[in-house]
Amino acid sequence: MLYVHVPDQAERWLALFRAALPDIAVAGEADAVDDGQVEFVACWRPPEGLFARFPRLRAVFALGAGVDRLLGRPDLAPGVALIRLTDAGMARQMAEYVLHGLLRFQRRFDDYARQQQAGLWQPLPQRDASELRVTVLGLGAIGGQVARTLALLGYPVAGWSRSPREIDGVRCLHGSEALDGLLAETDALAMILPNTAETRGLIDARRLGLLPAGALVINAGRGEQLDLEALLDGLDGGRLGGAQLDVFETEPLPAGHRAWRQPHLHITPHVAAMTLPAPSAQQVAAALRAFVAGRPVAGMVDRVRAY
Ligand code: NDP
Ligand code: OXD
Repeated sequence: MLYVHVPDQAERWLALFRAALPDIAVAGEADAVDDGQVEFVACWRPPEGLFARFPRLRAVFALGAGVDRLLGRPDLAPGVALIRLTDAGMARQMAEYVLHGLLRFQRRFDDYARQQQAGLWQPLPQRDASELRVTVLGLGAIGGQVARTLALLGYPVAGWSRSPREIDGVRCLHGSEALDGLLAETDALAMILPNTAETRGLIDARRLGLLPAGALVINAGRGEQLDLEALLDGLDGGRLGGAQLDVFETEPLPAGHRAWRQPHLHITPHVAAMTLPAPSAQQVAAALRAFVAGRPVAGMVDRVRAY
């Protein structure tokens, strides 16, 4: 049996899973469930202790790309497979999100909004895409497509990953020793990394200081990867040119936090790339079938690597 636990649209998810897996029993929170029959769980932000209910649990399917909130949970036994979404429609949304931040910055739309408030008709100098060096941190299912999309649009794009990658039109670097030099050549930084022991605190005050004056920072990975206070100091002092943040260490970002008042920071409530139910249910169904058949499963999380 597949047990589905989602924060909203439960009926829609259940219908999609039942259609995609007609030969498997699918149940949700509202159903009477024999916990001993549950072998699979598909979930997003499930309550603590949920997995402990199911003594025959074999695999958990995360209905998102990041699994940081699931890893390390005491109720997720080491022998249970953890499988995440790979793209499933999120990469295109992320490319839109990053492109929006880039265009606002590059084409000076904030300045024009301020000029409109003042009734001012005044063309401003702007950089061509070919002059804005973009670095994408994380070249996985999502970051790789973001980098590829931006390169096709004419930005000089560099990408950074843990292991070597090759993407057409993208200068690919890898490993921690390559990062500092790369930041020094970055006008716009887009962070699309998983939250792991290695990426937490990655972009700290020192590394923000390596970015050229006036740089833009976009973080859509996880809030833990960026020193928010150092970013705000950089924006307040005018050393950094702008920022667009979708993720925060504490979500929702607390009311009254100084970040809300920084005029060059644009905040979105963790919506850069939303899980799309239809392609996600299809992907989970395919992964579940592969898992049961003993075939390689796309999106299988390496519990040691933590992504
Ligand atoms: P993937 O696992 O497909 O890719 C992760 C990328 O990060 C890989 O290129 C990987 O390197 C790289 N990476 C991991 N650790 C390091 C490290 N220590 N140093 C350098 N590079 C590293 O993940 P996705 O692309 O699917 O998703 C990335 C993240 O985006 C998610 O984990 C989640 O946190 C975030 N996300 C945010 C959303 C939002 O709405 N804000 C929506 C969806 C995802 P390598 O290629 O060598 O493995
Ligand atoms: C994800 C997210 O990881 O939405 O999928 O943050």
